[in-house]
Amino acid sequence: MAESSAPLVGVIMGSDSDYSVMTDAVQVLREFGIAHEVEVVSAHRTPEKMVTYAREAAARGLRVIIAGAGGAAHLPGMVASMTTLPVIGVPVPLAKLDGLDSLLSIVQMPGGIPVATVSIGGAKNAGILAARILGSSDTTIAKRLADYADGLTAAVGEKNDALKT
Ligand code: RP5
Repeated sequence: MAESSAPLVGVIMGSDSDYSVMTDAVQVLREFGIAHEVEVVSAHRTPEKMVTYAREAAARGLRVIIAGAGGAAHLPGMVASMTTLPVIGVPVPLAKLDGLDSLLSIVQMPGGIPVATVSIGGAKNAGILAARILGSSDTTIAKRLADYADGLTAAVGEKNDALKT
């Protein structure tokens, strides 16, 4: 499944200006060999496209949606309300308020409609979380995640070795 060319993860964002943050999620998905698609879908500028995207995502074969938005960041929550797929929300920091507005817009979902919100600007972890969701039923992805974790551990060991020299 990991090498499938049909996208398993949809990475969407409210504006192309969010891409400088969302590229971290895309990079992770590339590194893990997870087929994905990337699209600007705005809750405010293209609301009908957002509805279609959310409603058709599962039938198109997507398994996870990563949705990033900044400011009045309604995209992740609105998408989550129209799909049963897991939605990971990325609060994109804008020039004002340091992304706190984005975070609060995404994280405070009403009971019953979850958005797994990562940290402000935390698109990298959004990509890894998507990989973990897929890895729970895909041994290839699970192995890559385990190797990745081993790499993190080894890197700390190397840094500690360097401190001792
Ligand atoms: C939000 O408005 C987008 O997610 C973006 O973070 C923010 C600003 O968009 P632009 O004005 O840069 O297109 O909907």
